[in-house]
Amino acid sequence: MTPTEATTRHIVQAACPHDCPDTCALRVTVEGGRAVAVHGDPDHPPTRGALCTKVSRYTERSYHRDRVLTPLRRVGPKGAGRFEPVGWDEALAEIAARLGAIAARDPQAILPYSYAGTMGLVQGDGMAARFFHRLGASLLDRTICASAGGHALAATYGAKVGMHVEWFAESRLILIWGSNPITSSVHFWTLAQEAKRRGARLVCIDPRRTETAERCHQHVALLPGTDGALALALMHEIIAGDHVDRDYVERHLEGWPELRERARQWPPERAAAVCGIEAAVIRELALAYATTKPAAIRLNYGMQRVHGGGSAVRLVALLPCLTGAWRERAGGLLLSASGWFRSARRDAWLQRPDLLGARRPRTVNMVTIGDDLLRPASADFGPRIEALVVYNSNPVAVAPDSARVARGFARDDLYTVVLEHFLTDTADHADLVLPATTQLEHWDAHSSYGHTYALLNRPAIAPLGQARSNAEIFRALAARLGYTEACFADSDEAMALGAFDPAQVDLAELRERGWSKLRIADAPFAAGGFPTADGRARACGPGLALPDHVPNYESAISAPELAARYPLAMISPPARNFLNSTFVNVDSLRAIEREPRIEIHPVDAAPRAIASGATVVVRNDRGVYRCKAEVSERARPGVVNGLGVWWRKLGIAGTNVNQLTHQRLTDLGGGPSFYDCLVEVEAL
Ligand SMILES: Nc1nc2c(c(=O)[nH]1)N[C@H]1C(S)=C(S)[C@@H](COP(=O)(O)OP(=O)(O)OC[C@H]3O[C@@H](n4cnc5c(=O)[nH]c(N)nc54)[C@H](O)[C@@H]3O)O[C@H]1N2
Ligand SMILES: Nc1nc2c(c(=O)[nH]1)N[C@H]1C(S)=C(S)[C@@H](COP(=O)(O)OP(=O)(O)OC[C@H]3O[C@@H](n4cnc5c(=O)[nH]c(N)nc54)[C@H](O)[C@@H]3O)O[C@H]1N2
Ligand code: SF4
Ligand SMILES: [Mo]
Repeated sequence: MTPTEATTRHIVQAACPHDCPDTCALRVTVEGGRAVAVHGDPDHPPTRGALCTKVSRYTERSYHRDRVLTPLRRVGPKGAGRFEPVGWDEALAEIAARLGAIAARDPQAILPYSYAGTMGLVQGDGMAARFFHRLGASLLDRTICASAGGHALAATYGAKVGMHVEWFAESRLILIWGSNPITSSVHFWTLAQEAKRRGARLVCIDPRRTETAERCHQHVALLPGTDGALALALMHEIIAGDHVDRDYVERHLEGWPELRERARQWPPERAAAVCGIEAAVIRELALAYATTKPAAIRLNYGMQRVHGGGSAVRLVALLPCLTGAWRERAGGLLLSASGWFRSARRDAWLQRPDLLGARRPRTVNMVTIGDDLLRPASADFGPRIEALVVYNSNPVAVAPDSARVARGFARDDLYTVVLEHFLTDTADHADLVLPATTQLEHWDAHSSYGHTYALLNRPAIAPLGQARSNAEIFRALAARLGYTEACFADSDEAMALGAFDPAQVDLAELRERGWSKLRIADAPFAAGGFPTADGRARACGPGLALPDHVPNYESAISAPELAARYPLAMISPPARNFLNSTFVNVDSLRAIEREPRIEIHPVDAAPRAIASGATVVVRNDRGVYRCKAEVSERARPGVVNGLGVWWRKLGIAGTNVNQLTHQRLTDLGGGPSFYDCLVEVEAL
């Protein structure tokens, strides 16, 4: 630090790293080398100067007393969380020796495990991907969040593309479907409220009466996993009422005749019985959706975390094609915008898959890590997993069937390295924990899945303690393993500044302002032009079967014997003051969430003698979750809401909600079925 830096106050332009569709542009105030405040950039259109509660307290997290600031070696049993400091040299030498020895036998026995602790293109799968490709480690299928919906969008539109979020402010009808934006995408909610002030009608489709649902004009509280049936019945009514935009479907939709036949099989009464709602509600909603223009749908990922999640998203995504809602910029649908960045991001350069050469390592699905860590070597699976390198993720808390995940991580013959800010449930199982920098301390570049701006993150402060960026750690490991390719010498700054294609992103503006909007038409599909082979959206066609409603794995219809023992459906959506399992250890935020809890409707609570505030046991064949009951009409009858992914060690009796969820995959994309889960709740 120079003397001037030590005494002056300045602002550094940054980006929020979290797994959130809003990807805010940040301004970090630095005083005397210390970050003292984080604000939203008032000039960045999606951010508009506002941040969520979590990130406005980002300095509390970065300067947290429990930050891991030196490499640590485990001294107690796995999971006990007892460590002692070691030097970087010793840590890196040990890791290089252990990974090198395994790789000499078969590098596929090494598994990198990462998700979206940071969404940065450099500290996410930048240098790490280069390293693991060069090593020839197993590949990880990063399915834990969005892959059912992502595959559904790709099947329907050709890519994960949709409306510009800004134009929702001009919509006249907004269906907020499987999404709780007051919690998970607060900047979208600001736009929805603007639309409401201008006279738009807001409808929320969600089993839970969320904060968002109670502020909408209408709340449709369907049963979890029944959205496909609802979408088909809406189509039935749109067709029956002669509201189809025939010109649009004929020109821009493949498989329309087949879809029309399928929709005819779904009169509102049939769907109403499946969804647990009134047929009249479906009729009214279909009429409103077909006749209000522009009409927009904001899907989020909540609805796709069930067996039939992929089919449901495909069906919902076809609705704006039927009515021609895409013709206007404030009509259509937004689930993800990340496909708009597909060619703007220089992924091949950032990640260097070519370093695999002719090798084709197996791919491990991150959702089934519980089973896969316990799997022996076999012809199908390949070698047993001998080493795990975890970064940007907390699988012991967030992956389904977590008692099994913890058992896998507890294997004594597994060598585990975790790059982290904190001693999470996962880090507690590591042989070595390496201290990682936070977003305030490193360079990065960001795309977004909720808007269409590229962003740059400049470091505001020097790394705390001995922390190093993920990229710096993998660069050092590459050097220890003797990798001499020039890409391992690229600095974090060079990677951040090189992350986007200059032909598609205005790099001068990106450097100057910290963000730059992609050039995309206002109403990109007004005249078709979807990124499919022939520009048409697809209901079905060669290699693509027509979607139908797919019942949950665990429901009275598909598993009556199970439903007799576990009669309540459980969903486990995000807690407002946490971000997945991030922030659970930030005192001020945990104080707002208080304790892990499950919402249960009075009609389900009464026969079980459950009162608000009581500690309850939520159980099924996979395990037991202890938490507090909240008797509340936020839950609908028959469905309980287990809110938030708590750290197990900060929960009650070392459990969290994923003790109950299972590892079965969605119909498309190999995603998790977190919200497809039957349980029983008992008073203690
Ligand atoms: N504060 C906060 N913000 C977050 C997160 C967080 O943990 N906390 N997580 C971030 C991440 S990783 C993601 S992926 C995004 C998106 O996160 P999502 O998982 O999409 O979360 P929500 O927007 O809360 O929407 C989920 C809503 O879907 C509802 N739901 C559950 N099952 C069904 C169903 O079968 N059908 C329908 N129609 N609705 C259903 C839930 O009740 C919930 O209100 O949010 C991000 N933002
Ligand atoms: N039951 C249930 N389970 C769920 C969900 C649910 O709704 N219900 N949601 C699912 C969803 S949508 C998702 S996306 C997953 C999320 O799963 P994860 O991506 O694992 O998310 P987090 O729990 O936030 O853990 C991220 C970790 O990365 C660390 N981290 C952040 N930045 C950095 C960095 O720069 N370097 C390093 N080395 N570490 C960093 C953080 O400290 C944090 O511990 O969870 C899933 N699990
Ligand atoms: S978590 Fe989301 S809303 Fe909060 S600052 Fe980050 S991008 Fe913005
Ligand atoms: Mo997610």
